[in-house]
Amino acid sequence: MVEYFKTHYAKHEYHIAMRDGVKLFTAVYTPITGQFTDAGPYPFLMSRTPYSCAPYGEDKVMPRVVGNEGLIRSGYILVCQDVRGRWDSEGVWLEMTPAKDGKGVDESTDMFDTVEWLLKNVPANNGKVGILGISYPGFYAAASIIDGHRAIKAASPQAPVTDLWMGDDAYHGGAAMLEQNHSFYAEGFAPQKNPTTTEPRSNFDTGTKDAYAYYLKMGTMGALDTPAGGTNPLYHDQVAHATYDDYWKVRNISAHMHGVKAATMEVGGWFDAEDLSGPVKIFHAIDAQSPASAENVLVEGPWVHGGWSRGDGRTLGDVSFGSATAAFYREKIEAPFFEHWLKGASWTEMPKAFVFETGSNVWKKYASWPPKEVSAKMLYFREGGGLSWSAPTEKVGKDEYVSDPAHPVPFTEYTTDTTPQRYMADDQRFAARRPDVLTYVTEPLTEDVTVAGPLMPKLRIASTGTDSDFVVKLIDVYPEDFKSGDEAQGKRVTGAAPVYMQGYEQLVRGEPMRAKFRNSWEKPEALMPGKVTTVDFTMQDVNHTFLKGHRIMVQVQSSWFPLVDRNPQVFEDIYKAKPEDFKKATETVFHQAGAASGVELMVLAH
Ligand code: PG9
Repeated sequence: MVEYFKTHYAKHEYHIAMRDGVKLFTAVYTPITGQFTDAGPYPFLMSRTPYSCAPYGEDKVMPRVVGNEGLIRSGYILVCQDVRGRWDSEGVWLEMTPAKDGKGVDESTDMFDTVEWLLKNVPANNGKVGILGISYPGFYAAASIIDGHRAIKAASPQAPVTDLWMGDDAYHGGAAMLEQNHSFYAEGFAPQKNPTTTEPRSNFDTGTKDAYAYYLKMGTMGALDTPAGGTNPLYHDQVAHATYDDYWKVRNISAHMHGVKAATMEVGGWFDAEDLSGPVKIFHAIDAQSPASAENVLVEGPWVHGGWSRGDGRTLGDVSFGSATAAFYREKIEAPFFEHWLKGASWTEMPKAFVFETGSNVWKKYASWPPKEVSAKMLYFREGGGLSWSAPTEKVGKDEYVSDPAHPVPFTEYTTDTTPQRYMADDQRFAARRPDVLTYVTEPLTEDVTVAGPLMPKLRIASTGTDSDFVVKLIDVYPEDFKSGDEAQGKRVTGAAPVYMQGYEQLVRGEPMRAKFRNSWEKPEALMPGKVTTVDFTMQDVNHTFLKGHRIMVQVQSSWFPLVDRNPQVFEDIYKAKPEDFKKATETVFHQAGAASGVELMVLAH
């Protein structure tokens, strides 16, 4: 694309002064007259990032604003801005800049000041601004529209990091998302001495391609937060704040989505291993706090983090989605959204929720998310590994396993040095073979079952420890006579390990829950050894059809390593745990009258 940009866009660089005098680096790419069917004036399409607007220098081009070729070729004034305190911008950077709600300088005032400057200083603009961004830039897109400038007509926070501790990158169910965050901070994202145009990399190397072995050897969260573990103050803050304290609360941008005037489209992926909860939270927050926004819609597809912005989105790992879902999104959803709100192009109005249904592999349009047509239905764990819509009646019913922190359950069957995004839909047969994983499964379904919305595990457990994790996984078991309509699916490559889709146990959603947080995210409470205890929690949304002939499976386990940090199974501040604190615990899951366990699902009426 570099050659295209050279001939179609002219680049200018500015350092724009904010209201407190801090100057932010801003690269502006203006359509060259005569190169586009649209003769202008043009709207702005911008992205704000902590990851750099490089390359720097007006002779070097590559706008890091949008990957959608339809939009690039239509003609927009593309604007990339290094956020306050990062790269070539001045000022102090804060992780997930807390919103000041009009009482100081924050990301929304920086956006406001930038928009004012752009409208006045960039010629041939049509007075309209759009903003979008994925992941951290998605957070900035959301923060930028709070009490937003009237010229911002369209915004798309995509996989916006929203509430880091509460289900986004950092913590899930009170458990630290270990590998992903350690590698992100220890090996890369670090404080900068800005302004700068060169990347400060730590060059930290774990020295192995086996992440499971590395984290087990390092042993504790404290050991990882040392020079030998790749010191980074940002990582330190993250692991040292192991409860939902004020550090995290002020960073939850979804609590501040007021004064949004633009049309907004939140975009997320059902298999996003990083920011799955952000899009849904921002969507609900704008509806609740900004009733005057021009439009607010949710788009969810079968994608990994940012998967809608690249590739065709046809498959993930071994699983096929039957069509080019990402290409469809870019052409039929994203481009029309911005073309309409920024250039006045006609379009068919968006449904409130435009969501891909996995399993059946179809796009669905709903008037709300979750759809109004769902009702909560409990799937109960039963004797002999059964899973049923009817509750147990036995006086005694339970399953036990020993959870040993020295041998945690791996989150992938294969050796990996990273958190592969595909783990979110991987085959779970390997886990079912372990003695420390409980498996409950229905009979083959006699009709399709569609689950749309969050999942609510309701566990009745007892532990010999004073704390433990309970990981719940919802799985789609393919029939033994499964025939793929997709030639590529499960294909045997000569010499490679075979992939059999017959009997495949596809992960649909998995989440950990740290039992000490069962009553409060702020004030953890120990388990009383041997006492039957309620551990209820909410897992992130799905939109999945278990097809007739498939079976629904739920697995329960007490570790998921090194995706999630290990629980010593002793009630304490895990950041301060010593190697000798990690103890085996016997976990009991009850499924009896008066102490039934299971997962409540939002089931769609067919
Ligand atoms: N989701 C990413 C992230 C943000 C903040 C902390 C850790 C990871 C990102 O890719 O921006």
